[in-house]
Amino acid sequence: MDLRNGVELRSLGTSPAAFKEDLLSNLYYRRGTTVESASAQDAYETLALTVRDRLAERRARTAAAHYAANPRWVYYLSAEYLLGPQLEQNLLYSGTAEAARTALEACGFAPDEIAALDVEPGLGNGGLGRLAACLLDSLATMDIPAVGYGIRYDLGIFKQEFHDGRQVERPDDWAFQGDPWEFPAPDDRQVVGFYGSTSVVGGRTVWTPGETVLGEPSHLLVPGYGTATVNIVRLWRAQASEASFDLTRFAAGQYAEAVQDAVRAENISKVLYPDDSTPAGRELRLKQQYFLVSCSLRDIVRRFRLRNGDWADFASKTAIQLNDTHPVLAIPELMRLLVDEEGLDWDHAWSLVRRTFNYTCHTLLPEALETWPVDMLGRLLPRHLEIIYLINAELLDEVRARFPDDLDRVRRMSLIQEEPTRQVRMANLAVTGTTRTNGVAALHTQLLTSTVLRDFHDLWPDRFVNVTNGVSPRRFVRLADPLVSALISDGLGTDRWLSDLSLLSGLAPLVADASFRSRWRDVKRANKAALGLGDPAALLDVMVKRFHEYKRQQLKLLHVITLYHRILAGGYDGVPRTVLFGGKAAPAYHAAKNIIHLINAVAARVNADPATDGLLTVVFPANYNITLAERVIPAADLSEQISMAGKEASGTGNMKLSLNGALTIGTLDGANIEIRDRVGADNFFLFGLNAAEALTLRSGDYRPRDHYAADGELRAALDVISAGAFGGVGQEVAASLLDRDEYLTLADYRSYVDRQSDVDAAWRDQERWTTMSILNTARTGYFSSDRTVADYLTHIWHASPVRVDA
Ligand code: 7GP
Repeated sequence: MDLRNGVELRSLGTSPAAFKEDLLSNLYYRRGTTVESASAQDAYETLALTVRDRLAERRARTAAAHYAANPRWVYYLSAEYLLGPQLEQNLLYSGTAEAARTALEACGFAPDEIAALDVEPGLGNGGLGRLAACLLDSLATMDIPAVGYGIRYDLGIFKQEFHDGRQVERPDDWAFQGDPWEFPAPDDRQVVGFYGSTSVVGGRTVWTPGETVLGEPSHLLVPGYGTATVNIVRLWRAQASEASFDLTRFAAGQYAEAVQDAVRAENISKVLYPDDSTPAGRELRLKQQYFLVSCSLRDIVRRFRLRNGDWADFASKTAIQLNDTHPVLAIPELMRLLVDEEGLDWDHAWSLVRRTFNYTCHTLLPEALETWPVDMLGRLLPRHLEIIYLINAELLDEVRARFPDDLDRVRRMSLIQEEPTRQVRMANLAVTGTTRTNGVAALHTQLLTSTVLRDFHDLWPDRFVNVTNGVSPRRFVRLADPLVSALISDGLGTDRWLSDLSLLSGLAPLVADASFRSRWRDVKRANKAALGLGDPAALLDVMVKRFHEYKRQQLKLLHVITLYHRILAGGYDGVPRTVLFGGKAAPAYHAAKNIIHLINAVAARVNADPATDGLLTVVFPANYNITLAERVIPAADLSEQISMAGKEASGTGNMKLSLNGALTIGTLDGANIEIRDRVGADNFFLFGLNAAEALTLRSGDYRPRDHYAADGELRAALDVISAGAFGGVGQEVAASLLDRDEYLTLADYRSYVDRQSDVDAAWRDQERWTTMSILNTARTGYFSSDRTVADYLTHIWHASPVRVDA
């Protein structure tokens, strides 16, 4: 096979014999050990290298094809990636799963024991980070030249443990044993500045940083499925420059002082902020954001220059997606590079910047829209603050011209908030410096443009588009649920659905086939048995997601207590259920941690009471992550999507569960609406207030105690909690619900609990349930992240595929 420079690459075989030969050669020459003395870790690392090599070969061909094409690139900038375990993915995408198993066994290794050593890089918090990973998967699968940029945190999302029911956070030293999937590229290292001052020299502004840090990249391979394309995700790690080690102090025995500058530099990529909704408000977080932006933009510019000579072409060759506001400093940073370093005039630079960037917003919570204190930003990045002021002046001129005498509007739209403290509003900057701003579900985009970003929508309606989220069918159907995948392929007579998920609609007629229905049920049952939590015959009722009051795990808990009370009252007529909770709370989010604690206390009581035997079990496996999601989702019967309407931007767990045949009980929130539109109202358990009703109630005189007074079952549930039956934590949770109930839990309680009785009725008729389940899968092909990427391409990126010869 020819590469651009004429180098011939030996094609690596995928037969068991070829795989085994390379496995052994890697064990000897790269791992430096032998079959006889290899530990399981040796075998794992060697396996990873052998698989990686097969993808690296495709990567080389991809790079050559991309280089020759000089296409418009898609660059995804994200502070988070939840990539999931790499081994199973790379075995599947390289087509070597069988060969690897055979080869390992032939060498006397136990494949499952070795696979268990694969550690997932938890470089994200939740939905936003997983979406980034799904989009990268789809970009590669669709042959789009793309690079993901992120931070290589030493410590990923914390490991959750429960001590006496309380969440305890432990560091996640995910790369402790090294990461065999990574390629370090020290020669592409970048220098990042912080602090210092600006001056004007010969008409140009010069920023002289007071501190510099090195950013060293490494990349992971992002293979496409069913294609030769292999893209990369490039992650930056902060390193102290050589000069930061103080030899003099070291020689004087001041060991801690000798390394303090180095430690400070390296702290930048030390830890992922375990916070998915509110800015940590810490300077280190701002440093992380600039670190990501500065390294990535320099790399993007370097790559542009490899193939192009004229800045005027930059925007037509470069589409940069800003994943929420975390990387929005890229806007002033690119202005700085173009104006200060490259000497472009301001207007030309601004036109390039605006045509290069686009912005995705992932929230509706006003408190999650990032702002940074002007003082802090100006100290850390003095030139960027000047540039933000210049951008603001132009923005406000435009606002005044369009809306004369509307001072309040000017105040609201300014990039700078004045009261109560001066802050830079990153979302305003994001909309101002980009071509398109998108929400992540239809309702979300509509609410963004009518509430949070309404003023910007008034000024620039054409800048706003919706791109409904999606999930990778490879990761969340094929890898997560091999059994159902085989059944789907059998039913459709093809496995092409894995790269064209609309083909799932072909399953709909099979609901009439009794034997298909029975096989479908058997698969679900087998998945529940494999999960090993609760009786596989019981309905598995699943609520997995980050803990947040708006998501309303507390509503699910009130339902559990109500069921428990009904059981204790005798004559219980509900169906046997296992209720499964999974998820983490931000370490500083006291109310969410209380809910976790309370769930564990209720679970302990319910599970210990013989009265619930065979009727109700509550399980809460700790440390929900992608690895666990891949086991829970295929086993689920019921998907809980019960956020207060108008708060969940989209949700993606809702898509994963529905796609895997779970039925949803949910509110008209986020993408639930689009899921229900597709699966049909009969196959979805709807309850609760809609977004408009919730808003009206919230802005009026909402009195949670009225609901408490009017509903006996609700009162009974809250009373046991308040009385301390589940410990003191219950009193806090109950008080917060009775006194404030910010998210209208009590208002939606009755409608929710009654709808759960309809769930029971549907479950009792197993043929009906199975039909509904199959229809959920058949009708949710739309929620493939391939479709999401196709939408981004059409409406935002305008980039084309580059085929890599197989
Ligand atoms: C999440 C949203 O909460 C969720 O509804 C959405 O599906 C997901 O993004 C992907 O779009 N947001 C985050 O994870 C997050 O960190 C902070 O938001 C702005």
